Amino acid sequence: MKIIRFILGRIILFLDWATSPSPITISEEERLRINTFTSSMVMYEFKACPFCVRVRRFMKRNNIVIPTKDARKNKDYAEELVSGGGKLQVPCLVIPIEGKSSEWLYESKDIINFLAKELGIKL
Ligand SMILES: N[C@@H](CCC(=O)N[C@@H](CS)C(=O)NCC(=O)O)C(=O)O
Repeated sequence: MKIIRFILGRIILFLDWATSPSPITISEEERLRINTFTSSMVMYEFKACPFCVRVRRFMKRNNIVIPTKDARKNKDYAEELVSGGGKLQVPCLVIPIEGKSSEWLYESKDIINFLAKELGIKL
């Protein structure tokens, strides 16, 4: 099972690399706006998870830079994810909310919809 998952993971990473989307052209002002919005966010992921790939591709296409934490490779990250978000499932976007505890947003579709809505990106 582990070997099949490993091979599938390599295939996913290869296809992602081979068909990687180009970022759309935006102004420096727009880049600054996006970076300011995402500045304190972080995304938990597994490198070869297809749902994480989907979110990373959306981010790359739209010039969204969010640091990632690989919860498969790093046990501490996996523990952070479970204690913060409640379950070991990726992708999970951590959204800091002023004066409150952070929101831990699961589900690739919900993450993409959230970023698209907040940044005014048409899907
Ligand atoms: N519907 C979810 C599916 C996410 C999902 O199944 N992620 C898998 C990795 S591909 C996961 O976190 N599995 C937990 C584990 O392997 O421990 C989404 O679209 O984000």
